[in-house]
Amino acid sequence: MLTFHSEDTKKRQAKTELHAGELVAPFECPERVDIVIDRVRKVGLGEIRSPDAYGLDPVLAVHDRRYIEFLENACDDWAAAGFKGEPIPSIWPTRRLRDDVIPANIDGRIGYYALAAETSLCLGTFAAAQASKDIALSALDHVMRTGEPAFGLCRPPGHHAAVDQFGGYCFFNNAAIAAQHALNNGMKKVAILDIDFHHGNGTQDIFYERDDVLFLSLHGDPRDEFPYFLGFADETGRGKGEGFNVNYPLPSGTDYATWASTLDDAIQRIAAYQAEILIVSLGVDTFENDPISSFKLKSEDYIDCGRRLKALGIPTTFLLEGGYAVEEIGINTVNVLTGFEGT
Ligand code: OKP
Ligand code: ZN
Repeated sequence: MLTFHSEDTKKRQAKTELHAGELVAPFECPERVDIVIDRVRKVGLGEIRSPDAYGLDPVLAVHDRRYIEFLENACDDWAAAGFKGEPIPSIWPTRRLRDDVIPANIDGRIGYYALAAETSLCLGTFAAAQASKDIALSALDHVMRTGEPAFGLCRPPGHHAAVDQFGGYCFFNNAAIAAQHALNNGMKKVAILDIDFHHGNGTQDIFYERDDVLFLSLHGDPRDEFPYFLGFADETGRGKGEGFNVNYPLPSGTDYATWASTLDDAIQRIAAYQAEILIVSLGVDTFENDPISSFKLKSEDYIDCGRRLKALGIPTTFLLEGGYAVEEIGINTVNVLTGFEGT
């Protein structure tokens, strides 16, 4: 299987994450990419290619234009305001406030465009987010052209990013951008299967009223886990999108037996939908030793997961999302891919 990779993904080097009331080094760190690409090389997964440059048009097909401009300029605006630390939001248009005004002051504007406060911005974030979506698009195009699977080593991840919101370490929604690109290039039915530990709130929201993208997500129950305010089982889509959104919230401590039987249900639904192309939002923060998650998957389980996905027989694009047990992220991610290859 081909891997799409770019060193530009490491241009995001934020110093801070607001975690448990402290500013700590971000869990979502550039070393994640090095460890995954080393493993891809070590197991000989296949050729490693650089992505093509797609520019911003495929991003504009999913995200709000002013949101993109905000992301591009936020660091400069923050510094110009005289703020010394990294850009972090501290106020949002929540209940009882208006959400129809976009503040001029960057201190307010960052809250308007943020869904959470843990994800500091930094110079290099925009470049890395661009590389990440180029990787997703290149992988998707390879799969569309050849029918062969591909792996996009995306970083930063994307599935929390909504039309006009960043957060949860995500800026551009790589999977959504790729899915929309597939539809714009002749596909009629795309499935996105999100197996990251966290609910893919951004992807769900982008396609919630549509029937051309089936979105399915297995994740920690939002009663207990980020993003807390979306991802419940009763969210099934709206309008013509009714029935095309499927959430599988699972309890803390979920092991592979439970997780895999849930995966099989999702796989059956993808087959019934007759998706022409499958995009897997591949997070490996379901791992038992992940520092911010609570499922109990073991490294060998990822091989079996890949095997089950292969049995669907649909052209498949894997896009990296989360995974914060940095030492094992290479093994766990590539185990899914080798399981899929049957090697
Ligand atoms: C991104 B992805 C620790 C709590 C973490 C944000 C989680 C973002 C996960 N500070 N809250 O889905 O892997
Ligand atoms: Zn996650």
